[in-house]
Amino acid sequence: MRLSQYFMPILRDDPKEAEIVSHKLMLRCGMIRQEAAGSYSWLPLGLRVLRKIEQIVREEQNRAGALEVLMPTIQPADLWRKSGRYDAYGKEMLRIKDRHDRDMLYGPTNEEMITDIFRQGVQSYKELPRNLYHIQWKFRDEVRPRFGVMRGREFLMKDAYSFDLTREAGQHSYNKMFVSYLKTFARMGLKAVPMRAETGPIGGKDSHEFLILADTGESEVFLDSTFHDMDWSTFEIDYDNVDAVAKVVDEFTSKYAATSEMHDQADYEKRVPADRRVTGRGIEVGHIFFFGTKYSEPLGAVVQGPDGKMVPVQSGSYGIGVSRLVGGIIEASHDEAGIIWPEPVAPFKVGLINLKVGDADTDAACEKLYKALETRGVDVLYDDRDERAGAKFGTMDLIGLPWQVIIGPRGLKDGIAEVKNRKTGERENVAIDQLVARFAT
Ligand code: P5A
Repeated sequence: MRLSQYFMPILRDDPKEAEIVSHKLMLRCGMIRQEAAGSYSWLPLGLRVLRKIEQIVREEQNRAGALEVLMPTIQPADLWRKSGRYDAYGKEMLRIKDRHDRDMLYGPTNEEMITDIFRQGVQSYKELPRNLYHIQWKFRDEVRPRFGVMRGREFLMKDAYSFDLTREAGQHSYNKMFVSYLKTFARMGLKAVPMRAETGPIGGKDSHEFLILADTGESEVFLDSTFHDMDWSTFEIDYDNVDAVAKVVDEFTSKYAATSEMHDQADYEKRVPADRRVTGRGIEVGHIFFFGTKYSEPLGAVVQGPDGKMVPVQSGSYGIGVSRLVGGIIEASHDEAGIIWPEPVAPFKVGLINLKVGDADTDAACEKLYKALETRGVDVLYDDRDERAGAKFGTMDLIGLPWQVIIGPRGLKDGIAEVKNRKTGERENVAIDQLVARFAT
């Protein structure tokens, strides 16, 4: 992409309405624009990040055996009356009437609808287990939408729903999602610590939240510092191996980690030596629930078991805040100059800076490299604008692409470009004809 042809409305100053760094930076980089309280348009740069996060989530859900579907955002109220949540959800639910005066709602979550889809599609235990998920916009009329995409009213969620015959089988489905979450967040450069959680309006018996540590997080957290030494990403897992999956869950749940709602100071002091106690704040990026037959019973999702009897299925639901993650990653990875994108979620991998637009040789060298990188499928943002070098460096640091390639007349005489690593700040000179091989991996 050529910056001269892009839509990236950069703000020079910090927007007054933003209280936390991720919200400030997202507005300053022109990633999003606020349309109403807690509701945002995603502009090209922001949308690229959102899509990359979504794709990582999708790949890891598929790997764990979940099947992608897509349900509508607007739901009929009937199913919610059956589950008893139409009234229970209160003011957080946006209620709508259609032209026939039928009650509709903008979905805050999809337990009812997916349970009904399952009910119609599966009759026998032989078709179990199943896990269906979608990545869809939700609306919750939050009392206090704030911090940009972190607590929005309209936000993008991945929500998965598992269906099993027995409690034990349901536990395995829960464990698979638990492990897939560790892998999903690790791929984005995050350590999301699982903590036992309350179930709130989703309900159920068992629940874990996944939190990343950040000063601006909404929850207070207490944890054992040895979490840092765990293997978060490189472990291989066979999702069909019940014991292996349970073992990973045990390893991660045996250490103390709790949000203030679940925190037990005496237990904490008993289990964690003083020098390993870490208190701080956390951002909830995922939340999983096991609720058994809470929805299958009222909605009639029953299957025929091996003994011929009809039984309600055992279910859980599993959420990831896809749009919240964009802000969460920025909270976890930035400096005074701007964002530092972990490569897997970066909007572009390389920012190419032409230091002297109008100089025939520099233009030609940049043009050639730009096209070669594009041809090899490397996401590159080419700053081909006629601007001061300082402004170009500032913009690149602000938007935080992992690599900057700087080409100017001086280096060009020797066939050299400067390559800067945004995260470490390290710079090195690299022969221009080696750059394609270096970035096209
Ligand atoms: C699990 C999937 C549920 O809704 N039903 C389907 C269950 N869980 S949850 O904890 O309420 O939400 C799941 C994740 O969505 C993100 N999230 C939000 N993101 C931005 N703005 C909001 N207002 C918001 N509310 C929830 C969180 O990451 C949460 O973990």
